Amino acid sequence: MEDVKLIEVKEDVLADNTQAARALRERLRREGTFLLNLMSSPGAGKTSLIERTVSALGGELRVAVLEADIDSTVDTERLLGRGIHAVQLHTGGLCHLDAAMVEQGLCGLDLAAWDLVILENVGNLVCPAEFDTGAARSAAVLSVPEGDDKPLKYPLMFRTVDVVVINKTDYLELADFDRAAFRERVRRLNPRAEVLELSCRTGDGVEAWAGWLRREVAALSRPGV
Ligand SMILES: Nc1nc2c(ncn2[C@@H]2O[C@H](COP(=O)(O)OP(=O)(O)OP(=O)(O)O)[C@@H](O)[C@H]2O)c(=O)[nH]1
Ligand SMILES: [Mg+2]
Ligand SMILES: [Zn+2]
Repeated sequence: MEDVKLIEVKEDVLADNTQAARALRERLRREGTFLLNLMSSPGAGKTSLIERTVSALGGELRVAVLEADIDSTVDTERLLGRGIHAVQLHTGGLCHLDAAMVEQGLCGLDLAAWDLVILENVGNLVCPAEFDTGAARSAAVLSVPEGDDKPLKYPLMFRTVDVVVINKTDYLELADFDRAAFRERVRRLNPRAEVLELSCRTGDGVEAWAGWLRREVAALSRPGV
């Protein structure tokens, strides 16, 4: 197994994050690397979805992972153990990432070597949504046991993303999760967001998610887009 590479990332409180994010997004587009920002509350299944995504796309796209955690290397070790290239960003207690921090983390990757970089943001449904990371696309993962009311309680997260993934659908028969109500709540906040349902446990729905990602990567890498 590869050794864990740990990068300390620090917030630049004086920087204009919106401008830094715009510049980073443009640089990544020129370099041909698609950055996906994956957000959710702790335990919704971000790392599991990364594992599934790499299995689904690994043959077609060269995928690397930036793992952000307040204070652990558990997820990075888990991914490295599965042969997935991952770099640990250590946020030193900070519960979100901004564009400057992502840029510091990307220094740990040779961008020319990767078509898709997945950023696993800090597990938190609140402030990660407040900061543009410079990613081409953002996704929110919501797991069935968390409940269908989360768009009502954390609207910014659902308003800012391009796609919402309902994970742990294998729990649907045990839970009182109302999929139609959840979809309607997301639609009211963000009519253009796609809502996909899957289970990282069973693999159901993973192919549709991989298809969405494949299409987004292809659309962005077409010249002139
Ligand atoms: N039943 C079921 N369990 C799942 C599914 N996806 C993930 N899990 C489990 O949920 C737990 C948390 O999954 P992770 O992938 O570590 O979640 P995470 O969002 O990366 O968590 P943090 O990094 O701590 O924020 C693990 O025990 C997974 O095995 C699923 O689709 N169904
Ligand atoms: Mg994780
Ligand atoms: Zn925060």
